[in-house]
Amino acid sequence: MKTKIIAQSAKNMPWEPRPAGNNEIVWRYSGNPIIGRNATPSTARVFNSALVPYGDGFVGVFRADDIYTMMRVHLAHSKDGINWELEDKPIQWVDEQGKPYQPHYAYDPRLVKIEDTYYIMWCTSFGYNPTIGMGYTKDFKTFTRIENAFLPFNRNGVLFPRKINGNYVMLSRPSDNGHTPFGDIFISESPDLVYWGKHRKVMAATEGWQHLKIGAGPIPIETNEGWLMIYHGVLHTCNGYVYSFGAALLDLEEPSKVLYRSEPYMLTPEADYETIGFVPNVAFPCSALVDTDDGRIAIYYGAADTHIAVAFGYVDEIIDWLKKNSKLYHGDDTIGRD
Ligand code: BMA
Repeated sequence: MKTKIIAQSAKNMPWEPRPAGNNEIVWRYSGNPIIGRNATPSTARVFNSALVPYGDGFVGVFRADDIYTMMRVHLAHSKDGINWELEDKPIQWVDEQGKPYQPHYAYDPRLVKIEDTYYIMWCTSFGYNPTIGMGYTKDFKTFTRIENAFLPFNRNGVLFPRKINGNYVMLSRPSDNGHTPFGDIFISESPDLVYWGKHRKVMAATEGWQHLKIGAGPIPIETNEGWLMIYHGVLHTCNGYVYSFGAALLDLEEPSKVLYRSEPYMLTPEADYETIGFVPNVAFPCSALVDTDDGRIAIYYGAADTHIAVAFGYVDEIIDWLKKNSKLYHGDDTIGRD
């Protein structure tokens, strides 16, 4: 393996080799989708979800829209990363004083371990408007909410897995209160996860599959070549939005600077479970597992706002592909202050 990866390694992650004759940069798991409609009595659809290695298996925070069509985040456990036991009741939060503190709604969670703490970011209701909610747990039993990171309207808050130059760093995508027909990726820093500043623009929506808006997906993966950021891009068609995903490499010390950015998508909705569902044509990645020894990667993505699906690849191949298929746009390679 050429690339050095610094991440929580997932030795026993699910895996299937690339099928014979397949030339795609990532390939779909043959058992997709892995979870879907009516998984528990209270949950109607389980999709854009995040997980990490935990104990001898995996733990996840799963987006589940309930039988009232409200967005909730539930805890889930798995031994193999494929078969999940989802709790029927949403995660119960407390505030920093230990009092119950439930979000009115919560969706599209991300999950990251920093030192001995697991941080969860999600799109939360803040005065009934969306922004980035945050909380943490150390044991997946007590879940403590901290201050919302940003003002409304914002979505797709994704924390880096370590401090950079002494500060926590988070990607986000300022939005509106609806189905947001615009959106670029920004980055912010904080010394304490309470006060956020030093805002920079990372990259903008551009053309084709990523012409309408873009948003960060899984927690960025640290490599010796830069931060590997998998992100979704949206195309506006006459029949609605189409969510695909691609990748970029961001500078290690100054991640507002884009080194490479994929001009083609890595994966676009093609399988039935991606093109048919509650919201057709959505592939929305929120999480990835990597084996740091051999560079295997498993990308977990929501499919059609109805299912969770998995795609496999190699970090080495993704980085080579990125270098060959990169197109930087105006401002991508500069520090985005203007
Ligand atoms: C976005 C979010 C995602 C969803 C996507 C497609 O605005 O709501 O949760 O997957 O739209 O419906």
